[in-house]
Amino acid sequence: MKIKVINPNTTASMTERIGMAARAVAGPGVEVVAVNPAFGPASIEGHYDEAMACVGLLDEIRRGESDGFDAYVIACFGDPGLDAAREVARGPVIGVAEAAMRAASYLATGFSVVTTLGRTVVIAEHLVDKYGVRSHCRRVRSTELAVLDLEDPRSEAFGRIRAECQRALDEDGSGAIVLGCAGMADLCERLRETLGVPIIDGVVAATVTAEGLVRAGLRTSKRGDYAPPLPKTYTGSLARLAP
Ligand code: 2AL
Repeated sequence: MKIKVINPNTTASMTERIGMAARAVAGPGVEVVAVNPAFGPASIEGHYDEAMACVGLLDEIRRGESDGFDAYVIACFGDPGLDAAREVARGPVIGVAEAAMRAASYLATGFSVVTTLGRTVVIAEHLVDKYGVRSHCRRVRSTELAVLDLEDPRSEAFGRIRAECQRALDEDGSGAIVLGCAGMADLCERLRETLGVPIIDGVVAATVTAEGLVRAGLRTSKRGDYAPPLPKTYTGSLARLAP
């Protein structure tokens, strides 16, 4: 089985860490290939970044179909392009936010999301509603850390995220924490050891979900809105991406 894990931002060091987190949980015989688009935003921290990242992401999904991948993970917490990717892919496409929120709701009646910049909170809130997990999500909290701060080992990222997780446990009545950025994957284990509650990293949750669905023989439905996009002309610089 081959799973393509796509970091929709173009920061290769983050892609590397995301790939390591996915490989650490992939079962025997599962090949994880972690990539990022060659063009697009270096980090995704708002609606505009998300929209711009979708083109490169969908380009990677299209290539993945030619290369015979069985499933995909979209490794950015806004799950950018998820529905569009499901139109293109035959296998399952799993977004890290959806996978993490669903996993958290198996493990606790209430979870908090701890994310990066405050401006991304509304993106996560929208996803809470979209995925129907409002009654499980107690609160979405920001740390005001920029995504690329997570790449800097000298940043205070771990301490600030741990402190926000602790506040979530104390003030929100949550029993589990969802990490609100794919770039937090490598902090998950240490946070779990310190905080003593389930800490859910979406890269891990999405990888095991994708693998499990493929193993169960399940693919994306091609009936209805996830049917392949209609063939038509795309013009200008998007011409090569026409369905
Ligand atoms: C993210 C993420 O997971 N990757 C990225 O570039 N931005 N999400 C976030 N909330 O900051």
